[in-house]
Amino acid sequence: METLLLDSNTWLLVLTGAGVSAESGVPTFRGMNGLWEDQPVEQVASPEGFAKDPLRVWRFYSQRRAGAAGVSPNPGHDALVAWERHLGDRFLLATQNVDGLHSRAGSQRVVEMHGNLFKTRCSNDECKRAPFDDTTVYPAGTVPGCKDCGGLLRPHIVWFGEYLDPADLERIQDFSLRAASSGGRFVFLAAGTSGAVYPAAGMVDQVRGAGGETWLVNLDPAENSRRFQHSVQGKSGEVLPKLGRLV
Ligand code: BJW
Repeated sequence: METLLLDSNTWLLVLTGAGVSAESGVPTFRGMNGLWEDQPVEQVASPEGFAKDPLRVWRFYSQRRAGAAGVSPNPGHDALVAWERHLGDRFLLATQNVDGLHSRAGSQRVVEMHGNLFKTRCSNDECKRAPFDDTTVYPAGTVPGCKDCGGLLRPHIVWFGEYLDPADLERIQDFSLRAASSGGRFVFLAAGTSGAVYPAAGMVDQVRGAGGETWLVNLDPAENSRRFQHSVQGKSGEVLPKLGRLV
């Protein structure tokens, strides 16, 4: 297996997806036994789906909360913590995962691009209430209400058709600009993601455009596999701990 040299010249941007949490027992979205195998995506992961049937959406996310609360980080998460400790500010982790497992493992420089399963916010755009921590598993048939405005509360998740938080995108952009202009080696590594959802799936092209080196670690070929220069097929919990050579 190839190794990825992580030395004092290296800047590393990591993108993770559902596959990185699979070995912790969190289901992925697409494919066999995926969360969306028998779940119409647009009904549970879009603002239109929430407007039409908020009960269904809360049932889906409450079940996910219950499932994710009992899981633990795996050796893939731990490897990324070790890489971050080694590289310091020359490391950034952008995750599409909403399960919070990277932070629970000890990662600190994390951007949760698609939100957090354990946060809730008001669905009324005019309400000033900020997103808040919420581990509640709401009983089926319940939609929680906002104590400030009486509107419906919703999961703090980025659904299809919704914009990602500009501050999150800016943080990734800033890191990439600093890495590309550092005079060092800019590396992008994606792990456990099907490369089907944008803007995350386009990050590989942006990094290549900036002269960076690109790596993919995935169990199956991803939709954007051919855009990576280095590819390692396998489980991230097995590959990542062996891949990095910290010098
Ligand atoms: C293992 C493993 C193991 C298994 N080890 N690997 C440009 C072109 C076309 C369309 C668009 C575009 N830009 C925007 C869009 C629209 C849309 C989009 O991308 N559509 C596509 C379907 C084409 N994007 C958006 O709407 C985004 N918003 C946006 O861009 O706003 C501006 C805009 C809007 C509209 C038009 C244009 C611009 C928002 C996207 C939000 C996505 N949110 C979701 C759901 C909510 C989260 C939740 O409920 O938890 O986030 S979608 C879902 O997919 C979830 C995930 O984060 C995301 C990515 O999935 P991921 O992580 O890749 O998981 P899987 O299951 O797909 O793959 C797992 C992989 O792991 C597999 O490959 C396995 O092989 C592998 N694996 N075990 C390593 N052990």
